[in-house]
Amino acid sequence: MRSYFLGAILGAASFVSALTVPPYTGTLIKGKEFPSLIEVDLEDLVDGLESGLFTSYDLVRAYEARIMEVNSTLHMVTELNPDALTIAAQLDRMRANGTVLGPLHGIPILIKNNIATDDKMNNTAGSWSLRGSKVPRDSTLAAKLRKAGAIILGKTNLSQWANYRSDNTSNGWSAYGGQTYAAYYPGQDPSGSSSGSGVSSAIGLALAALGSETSGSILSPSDVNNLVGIKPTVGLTSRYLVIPISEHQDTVGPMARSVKDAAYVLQAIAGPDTNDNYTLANPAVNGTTPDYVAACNYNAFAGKRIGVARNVIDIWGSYTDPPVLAAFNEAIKQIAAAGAEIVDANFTAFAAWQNDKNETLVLNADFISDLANYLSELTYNPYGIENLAEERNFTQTFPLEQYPQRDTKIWDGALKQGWNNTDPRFWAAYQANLYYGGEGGILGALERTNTSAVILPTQLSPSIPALVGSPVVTVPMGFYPANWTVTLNGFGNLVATGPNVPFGLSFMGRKWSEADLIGFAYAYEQRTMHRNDVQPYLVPNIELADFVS
Ligand SMILES: *[C@@H]1O[C@H](CO)[C@@H](O)[C@H](O)[C@H]1NC(C)=O
Ligand SMILES: *[C@@H]1O[C@H](CO)[C@@H](O)[C@H](O)[C@H]1NC(C)=O
Ligand SMILES: *[C@@H]1O[C@H](CO)[C@@H](O)[C@H](O)[C@H]1NC(C)=O
Ligand SMILES: *[C@@H]1O[C@H](CO)[C@@H](O)[C@H](O)[C@H]1NC(C)=O
Ligand SMILES: *[C@@H]1O[C@H](CO)[C@@H](O)[C@H](O)[C@H]1NC(C)=O
Ligand SMILES: *[C@@H]1O[C@H](CO)[C@@H](O)[C@H](O)[C@H]1NC(C)=O
Ligand SMILES: *[C@@H]1O[C@H](CO)[C@@H](O)[C@H](O)[C@H]1NC(C)=O
Ligand SMILES: *[C@@H]1O[C@H](CO)[C@@H](O)[C@H](O)[C@H]1NC(C)=O
Ligand SMILES: *[C@@H]1O[C@H](CO)[C@@H](O)[C@H](O)[C@H]1NC(C)=O
Ligand SMILES: *[C@@H]1O[C@H](CO)[C@@H](O)[C@H](O)[C@H]1NC(C)=O
Ligand SMILES: *[C@@H]1O[C@H](CO)[C@@H](O)[C@H](O)[C@H]1NC(C)=O
Ligand SMILES: CC(=O)N[C@H]1CO[C@H](CO)[C@@H](O)[C@@H]1O
Repeated sequence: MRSYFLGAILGAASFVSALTVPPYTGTLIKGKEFPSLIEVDLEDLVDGLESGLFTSYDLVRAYEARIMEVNSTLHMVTELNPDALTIAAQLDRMRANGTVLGPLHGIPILIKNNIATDDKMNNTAGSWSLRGSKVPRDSTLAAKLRKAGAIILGKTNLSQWANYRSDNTSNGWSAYGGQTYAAYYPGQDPSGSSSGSGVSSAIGLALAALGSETSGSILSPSDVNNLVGIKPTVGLTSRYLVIPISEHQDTVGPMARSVKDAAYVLQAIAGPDTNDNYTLANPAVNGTTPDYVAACNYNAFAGKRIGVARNVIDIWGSYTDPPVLAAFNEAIKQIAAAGAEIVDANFTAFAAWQNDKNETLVLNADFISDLANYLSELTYNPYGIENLAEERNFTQTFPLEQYPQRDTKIWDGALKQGWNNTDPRFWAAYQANLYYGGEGGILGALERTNTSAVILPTQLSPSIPALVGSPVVTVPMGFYPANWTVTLNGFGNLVATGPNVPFGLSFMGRKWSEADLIGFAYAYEQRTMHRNDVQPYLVPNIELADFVS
């Protein structure tokens, strides 16, 4: 199955780029106007369910049909939940009977294939070694989604092992799920590692999706798929029974088409969990979780100081394409016009950080410990793999894992390093991270300049907040122009930048400041609505109206 090879992509490109996709019109359901599923938001869906225009059962059937319509082209969903229709019917009966669990009651959500569910779906991180494995219970996040009434519709494809296996691979490829493509240009790199979550959310295959991030894996696929992505503070959302890279950096968050929808999903999944002690550092342990939906405030910029990490742009400017910089400069003006004072907020150790390799030591050490920990939780482990050395053995010898073409260089480095996060060397390396991300990075910049958030083009934003586990929210900011020349990814199989490929703006803040960042993202989104500037080349035709009798 080599459909991702260059020839096929360029062939497809010359064919499809000739088409123009018309703007969406709403559909008629029972004679009433209703938005198409690529445009619909949570509040529309709740209205439709409450007024009896359609049921959650109808909604699941429509989303499943949309997934099947595009799956063989984009490969974004690896498994559908075989119980989704049964669950929807149950939630419909509850609603009819006056029991509504919350705003997400009866709303389909997709989750990344590293977040475990105790049901018929597999949790594999894209590896054949974990197909058929069983967990003792739902991950805390899956349990929270169910408690909020959401329907877990399926599992999304990802960069295998959340992109922590190989130096020679492509974003959105996993041995178990194949190659995911994004929908704004034929053969488009979906970025990663929450690739399928990004593509699915972008074209309306569910209300929203969950992704996970260690360094960029929510922000970057949100960036290129025209989405809002919230990378929460490490510890705001539980990682219990999420296949890990690093307990110090991993975090799970929503990827949605609007800031408010992302806020609704975050509200449902945030909060302390005794199975993940990082969540006990959340100030909400002694209080209440902020109201992220109420934080969506059109006037959020009024009287606030917003920083620009100017030296990061200067140092990394050569990696940033002119259309991105032009859109960013325009965004600065719009934020100022919305009432914010704009100041420089430089990351003072940024230049030095570029030559530092301590993050690799931290991630390697965490991965050795945290992977073994996850594997030890399994109640059925099909190949009996207990640690990274055994996982590498499996991967190098199981043909579907495509070794050696897709290598295991990241694991080779970790095993050569040989020590895990209980070793004294770990703490020295971790202190360096805290410095480069903290005083010398985002946290120091916020303190010194007394700003509420620092902004950067999303392409440049993930690395420094990753070091200290601080939050970032990205929101659509623009698109590469229609005459942009295609460039390919390093592996040579995907369109990295090309005509109409989206990009976003990031708001970076202090730990636990998600409500502030959501406010800023909303105020910017509502003034600009860049999401609507360009449409994907490929959108499913099936609509909810096709399933409502
Ligand atoms: C995706 O499409 C393939 C065929 O191209 C099919 O075999 C697979 O079952 C589909 N995935 C889902 C989730 O239905
Ligand atoms: C309907 O609500 C009543 C009272 O709240 C409850 O006892 C009953 O089990 C509910 N039925 C269903 C089908 O949910
Ligand atoms: C999970 O994997 C098993 C193989 O172990 C397979 O039979 C089953 O269909 C998979 N589940 C889903 C929902 O695809
Ligand atoms: C969580 O527990 C581990 C040991 O189980 C400990 O090393 C770590 O410091 C704890 N983290 C927090 C935030 O309490
Ligand atoms: C919660 O309150 C306890 C007791 O005052 C305190 O020790 C702890 O640090 C607080 N936790 C957080 C996360 O604020
Ligand atoms: C931020 O860094 C840039 C160099 O990249 C420099 O020109 C500017 O003066 C700095 N701003 C402050 C406030 O230090
Ligand atoms: C890690 O940080 C320490 C302290 O700044 C530094 O001396 C060392 O060279 C760094 N190690 C690597 C591998 O970058
Ligand atoms: C971590 O390292 C310690 C000390 O070398 C060792 O005892 C322990 O088994 C290791 N744990 C894992 C999961 O590798
Ligand atoms: C790797 O596989 C070889 C051959 O099957 C075996 O001899 C060796 O013990 C395995 N190593 C580990 C770490 O599992
Ligand atoms: C890396 O992947 C490319 C593209 O598939 C392949 O041509 C190349 O041989 C691979 N490199 C190595 C060292 O295996
Ligand atoms: C793309 O179009 C813009 C204006 O429409 C023009 O300024 C620019 O030179 C064009 N770029 C290329 C590569 O043709
Ligand atoms: C489960 C599933 O739908 N996987 C698809 C992912 O993509 C590959 C191609 O890369 C398809 O063959 C699979 O069917």
